[in-house]
Amino acid sequence: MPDWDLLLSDARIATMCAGVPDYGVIGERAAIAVKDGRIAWIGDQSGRPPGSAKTERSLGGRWLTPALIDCHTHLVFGGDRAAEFEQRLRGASYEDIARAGGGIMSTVRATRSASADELFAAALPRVSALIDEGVTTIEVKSGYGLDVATEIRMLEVARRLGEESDADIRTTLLAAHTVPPEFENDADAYIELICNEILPEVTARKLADAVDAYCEPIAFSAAQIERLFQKATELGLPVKLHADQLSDGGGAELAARFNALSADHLEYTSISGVKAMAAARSVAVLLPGAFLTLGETRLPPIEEFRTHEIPIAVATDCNPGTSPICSLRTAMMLASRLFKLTPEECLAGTTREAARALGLLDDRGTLEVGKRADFAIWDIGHPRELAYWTGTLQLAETFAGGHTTRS
Ligand code: DI6
Ligand code: FE
Repeated sequence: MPDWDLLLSDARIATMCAGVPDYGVIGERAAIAVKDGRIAWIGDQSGRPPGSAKTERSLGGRWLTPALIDCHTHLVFGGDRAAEFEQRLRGASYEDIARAGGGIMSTVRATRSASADELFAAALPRVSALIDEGVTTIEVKSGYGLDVATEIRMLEVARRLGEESDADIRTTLLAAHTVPPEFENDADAYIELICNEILPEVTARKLADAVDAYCEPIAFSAAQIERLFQKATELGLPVKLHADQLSDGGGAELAARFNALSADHLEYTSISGVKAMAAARSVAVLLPGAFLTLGETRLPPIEEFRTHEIPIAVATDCNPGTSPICSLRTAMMLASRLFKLTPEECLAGTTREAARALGLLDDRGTLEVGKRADFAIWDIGHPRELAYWTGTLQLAETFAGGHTTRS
């Protein structure tokens, strides 16, 4: 009776375990064993316990890392914003575009008028593009509905993406993305709608794994989000926050007050915000795609994140307005070039720290016994190449739960 389901040997393995230098690399000839979708053994081949597997394969020296995790996307939405992208590059201002009904509200209108099937059909290729790069876990936010029915529909579509694709989809309610026109002069009333109508139904139907909000003067104040986060906490949902992207609105401090899983963007986060995040152990999620697309010049306080030992994750922020990017490898490349993250920080940021930002580090994100057998096999000479190269997949095979999803 075989002891394991799968045994891969003759591999070079980057475990990405915290506190282990140099990508957590295990020797030149390592092996990994899988049983019931979980890692049953991992180590240098010389120390492998006796045991056989139903399927045994040599990887011929190929590199094996944890599968990639995209911990911040808005990839369910209707329509796109390519036309306004072109208008901006022809000189139109954001204000011109917003006055003409463009910007986030044009995506809201397109999302509200799209059926669940249409939203699913539009999102599936974006999920597939990420899976094709070695991604096995994707976080998907709502936030383009801004009314009860459409926010619910977005989360239902996100759940269906997890059921009908090879990715594990984690969902986040971002109804507090911006104030809808129906509540134009009464953001407080919209926050009450979220708290009293959307959150209870989402919680009862287990449609969201977390709650997020957009803390900016053009969206919601810290006080309004505090009300929302108190309700989310009462209902047992963890929180995360779009914080200090365009200004220092105290977003990082607000996130830390609620022990948020993560605070995201953070270009304008103050040192007091950094210290608050460090105390709360919130993950700093960096989104270089939005930074680049917006032409931002203010860098997040990355050196302070490092000195305060704040975990740093990297994600696509895939959304039609500020980050139309369906490539986590591109986000890694941008994080290294724009934010000067090292290749090891980029890979940790899209594996271990991305798992941490989703509250999943006990289950995935590093290669350790007992965790999901989610891993990627690469045709590379070293894991540093994953942030170095762009446009070449170099992906030989992906496993999710011990089963091949791409080869
Ligand atoms: N931050 C962003 O950059 C996006 N949302 C957010 O909270 C913008 C979304 C859009 O323009 O569609
Ligand atoms: Fe975002």
